[in-house]
Amino acid sequence: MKQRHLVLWATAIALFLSSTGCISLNGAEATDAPVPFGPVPTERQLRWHAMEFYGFLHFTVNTFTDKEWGYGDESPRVFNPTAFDADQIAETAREAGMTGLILTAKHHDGFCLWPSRFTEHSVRNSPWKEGRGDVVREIGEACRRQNLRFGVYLSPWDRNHAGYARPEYIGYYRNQLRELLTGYGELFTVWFDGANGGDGYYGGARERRQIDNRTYYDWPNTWAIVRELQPFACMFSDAGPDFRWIGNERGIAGDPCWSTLDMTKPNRYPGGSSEGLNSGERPGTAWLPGECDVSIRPGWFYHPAEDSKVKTHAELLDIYYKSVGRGACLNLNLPPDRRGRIHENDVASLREFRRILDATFATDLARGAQLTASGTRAGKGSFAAENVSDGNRDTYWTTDDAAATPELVLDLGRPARLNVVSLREFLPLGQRVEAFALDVWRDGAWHEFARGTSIGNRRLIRTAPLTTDKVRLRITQAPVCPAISEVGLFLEP
Ligand code: FUL
Ligand code: CA
Repeated sequence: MKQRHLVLWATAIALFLSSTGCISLNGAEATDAPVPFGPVPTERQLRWHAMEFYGFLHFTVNTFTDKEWGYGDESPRVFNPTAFDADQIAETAREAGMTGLILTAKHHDGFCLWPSRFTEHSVRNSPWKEGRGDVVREIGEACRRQNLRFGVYLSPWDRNHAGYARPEYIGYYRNQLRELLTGYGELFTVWFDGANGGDGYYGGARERRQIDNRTYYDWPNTWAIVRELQPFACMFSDAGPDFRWIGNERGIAGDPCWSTLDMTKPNRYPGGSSEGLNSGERPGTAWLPGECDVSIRPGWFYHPAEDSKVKTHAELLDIYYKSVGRGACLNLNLPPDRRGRIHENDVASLREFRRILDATFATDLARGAQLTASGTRAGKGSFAAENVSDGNRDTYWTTDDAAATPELVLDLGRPARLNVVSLREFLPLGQRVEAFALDVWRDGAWHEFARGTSIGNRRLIRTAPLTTDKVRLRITQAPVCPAISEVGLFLEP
């Protein structure tokens, strides 16, 4: 309730300030920019949106026991990577085009990849590096060397801890969280998993323990610790507070995929119903964009039997277009193997995936196109059509308030081949477009080749190859004038 009020107030203040021309959302000076529509992203969410594609690392005792969910009774001695190489892992991620990595510092089995002061169940009691290793530190530092942002996953469900499901565990969980938030530099995310399976070791009790997701973890007070210690970390859980689960583990966002949710619904607590998460909700009361999490293999953890089941580059591309290309972020899991490296098969698949994406997006046919809009906003500020092809997501084309369904023609000057279109909205003004269509000019007439709904951070449209010298974007439905920051035209080889 409190949070909802905050959101409403923030929106009201932003609306008032921008309508009086006191603040600018498109540069340092006051402009006649449009009034934001609906919920808008925070600065920390904008930074997260810009990341688009990052990775998960699932690594723990399970890697060595061949399990997906450790029971919690695994000896720390089983954790013993034979050739752990954080640089190989981070380099693989960077070469794949990822912008960050999230490590499972503690999965459901409770084993800690860092030498936590609050438990014996950690790498401190593993033979690896004679108990002096710290996977969290090594991965964090390797990320910085590769210019990747770093984040942590700390499983709320802990099948090892004796106090789990009792009040004392919450203090333990928060102590561990503080260690991670203060000891490992800047984190871009803290990922709170919603899974709570029931039975476990629990300090030897070996029993089933049930908790009430809505109340047990007292999330608002845990979130406050993250806000205090890492103000720019975006928190994930099924329903936020900064970004949401997309509702499946196949990496596929809905179509449409709105960046907003209705937080007044009663099932919106973390771990609540997944209804509405895949497509988002419109109208929404909060900006809560989706993250598509999926593993490059069938399992989240490494299993030798899955070496032949690594997703192909074509499968990865399909996922990319259905996640990043629908306005979500893609969190692709790369499970380190028993050596503590990303397996050769995974590396090969990622390389080909990256090669094709790079080849696709190397040349934007819209750069240098002549742009003609049905209208451009009058008043102080830069709202010109050219802003869609300047390679800068902070500039945008918009129209007068009354013109909510404008069109824009891109004249390429000569016939060109294309099969991918990339659109972006200017997110600080909210998600404005509800439907659009794309046409090509052929034989003296316009022919529609695609239509779509939500745009948001990014909409990628893949089509059969077209040869044309003119493309037209039509905004066909919007409650307010659109703010389009990019129209790109590409050819996937
Ligand atoms: C799920 C977990 O149960 C899986 O093991 C994995 O960590 C996945 C990302 O989230 O809820
Ligand atoms: Ca732009």
